[in-house]
Amino acid sequence: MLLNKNLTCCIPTPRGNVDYDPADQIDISDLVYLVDYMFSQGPEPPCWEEANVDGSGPATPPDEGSDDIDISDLVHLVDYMFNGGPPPADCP
Ligand SMILES: [Ca+2]
Repeated sequence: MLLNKNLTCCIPTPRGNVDYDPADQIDISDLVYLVDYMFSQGPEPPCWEEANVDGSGPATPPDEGSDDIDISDLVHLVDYMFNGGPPPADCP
């Protein structure tokens, strides 16, 4: 899969397509991808901004100095998918 850390990879709004499937679907596979990355040393999200679900801070990969993909992004995605919570933040 294309590993695209470019911050313009987010297509189009909103974020949440963590697995970066071409159809831009937000579904259970995105949740699984995020959980796998955060807790099971799974692969990095192909597009960092898509995985920065809550849109907090400048999303940059850990090897570039910060990591704004955290538990709040996972909570936001779960809340959206299962509890009628707000949709993921718009792409920058
Ligand atoms: Ca997806």
